[in-house]
Amino acid sequence: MRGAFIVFEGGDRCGKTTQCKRIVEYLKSTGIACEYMNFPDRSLTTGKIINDYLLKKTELPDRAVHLLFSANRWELEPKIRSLINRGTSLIVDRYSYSGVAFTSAKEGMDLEWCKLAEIGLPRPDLVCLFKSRVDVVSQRNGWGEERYEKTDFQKKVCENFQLLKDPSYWQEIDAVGSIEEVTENLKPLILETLEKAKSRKLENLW
Ligand code: 2DT
Repeated sequence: MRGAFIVFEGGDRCGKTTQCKRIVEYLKSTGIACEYMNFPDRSLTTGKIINDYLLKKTELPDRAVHLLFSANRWELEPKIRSLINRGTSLIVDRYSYSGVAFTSAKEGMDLEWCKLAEIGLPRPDLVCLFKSRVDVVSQRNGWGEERYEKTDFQKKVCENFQLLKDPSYWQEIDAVGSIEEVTENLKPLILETLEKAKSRKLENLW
């Protein structure tokens, strides 16, 4: 039986990384095989260039950066499929939806063009979209250090997530409660998805 492919998405610093890790810990503690994965994976070949770009050490054309983020996922595509097919569930921090939502928030970038490089990647069984208020998250430590951490840009990103939302496999998560409350609310949804995935084929984007 295959594992489930679950993605957490949302604007910057909305708490999804914390929740991803807490869910992985929780699942492991109950004996469920699962792994945490995050995009961009800055340790990969493409990830190093992406890291320099995000830290504003290099400049690159918008389309080139977009394709690097996509290539970063393609670098891990064989691993994703193999883990899932061997029964390990993946809890993934950002995916193609961030790729499209962030690039298409830039001036002159078309959302449909942004989706093209993602075609054929595995489609998650569940996307948890973390709702967050940009005015609240922008108060958090370190905000503004990386590229994209600007209030107006983040608002545009949130609007783009709404355009990508597919109610057949997306759930919006209210990320405003305490860390513990958010985890508790997530648990049943995650367990249900793990159960359903067992008898379903892994689909492809889009
Ligand atoms: P983290 O703060 O989660 O490390 O993300 N991004 C991410 C893109 O522009 N395209 C993508 O495909 C992905 C996965 C979102 C770093 C920043 O990179 C953005 C925030």
